[in-house]
Amino acid sequence: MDKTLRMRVGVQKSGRLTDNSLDLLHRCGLVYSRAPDQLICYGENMPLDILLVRDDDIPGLVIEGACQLGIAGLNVVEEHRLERLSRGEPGGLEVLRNLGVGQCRLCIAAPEGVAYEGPASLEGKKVATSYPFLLRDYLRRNNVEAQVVVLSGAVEIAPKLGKADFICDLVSTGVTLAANHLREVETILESQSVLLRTTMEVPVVSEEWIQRLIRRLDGVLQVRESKYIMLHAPRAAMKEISDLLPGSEAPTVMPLEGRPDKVAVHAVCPEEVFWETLEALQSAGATSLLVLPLEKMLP
Ligand code: PRT
Ligand code: ZN
Repeated sequence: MDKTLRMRVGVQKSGRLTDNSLDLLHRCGLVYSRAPDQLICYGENMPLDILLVRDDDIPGLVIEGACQLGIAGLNVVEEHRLERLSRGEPGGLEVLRNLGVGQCRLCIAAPEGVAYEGPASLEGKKVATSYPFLLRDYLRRNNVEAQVVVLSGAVEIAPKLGKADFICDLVSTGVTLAANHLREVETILESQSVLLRTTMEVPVVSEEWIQRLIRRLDGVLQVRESKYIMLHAPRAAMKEISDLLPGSEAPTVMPLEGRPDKVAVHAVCPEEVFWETLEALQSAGATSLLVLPLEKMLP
């Protein structure tokens, strides 16, 4: 393959997003080898290489065109975009897809026992965060003047150390906040892992491969929740059974050899099939129910 036509996707080297980002690329058909401490993994069957970097560097690498695509948390992408806008530079990033993993929220949290009655309670207070641009943007939108204390880590202990009155940090389960006697009082941003590219003029290495990867990714994202359901149904109950099949528009209906009163029904359900649905289908007369996971799907 011609080296000059290769493109790169920026992925977190080691952290919460690494495994699920690499897994997504693998599900899109990318075969690559990965050695310990290697910064670039070369794709063996696509002109696509993986650049392994710190998540905070991914938006910048994508904007500059060092990577054509990147996978990072929306929190990191938005912080970078706002930072650029504050310097009068264009945001420069486009979110192509939400990837449905790495979910968390950027929250303001208050120490237990400290009153909070809305954003006005932050007026004149110190708020510690690693996301100063997202926090300042929130404060500005709510007409609040507060002092933003920028910390690169261990934000949750800032109130205990007397460095801040409140914090603004990422939360997923909330266990860390609880362990530090803090409670969530506002959500500034709902975040998840996203696929991004630049809106700046950079040499596009292979638009065709980018579009192809996105189509495959759509297929992967679509089947993640989807199931293939198979069952036998009395012809007389077909209407009721079709209505019960979650999200399926037109099931495939086939005759059953030697059973004129019955049919076999196959359907792709674009959402989870719950036990309750199977029980309802059974009550409607369905038998031999099978639910299978899907691996790949194209329209
Ligand atoms: O080294 P590098 O800079 O690449 O990694 P990092 O340390 O900056 O990032 P990392 O791996 O911790 O997180 C990468 C991304 O994962 C973040 O930018 C978010 O998009 C996403 N993510 C999802 C999270 C969390 N969930 C999360 N819980 N990032 C951080 N946390 C923190 C949270 O702030 C708390 O301190 O994890 C701790 C546990 O959270 P609780 O609420 O479950 O207790
Ligand atoms: Zn980071």
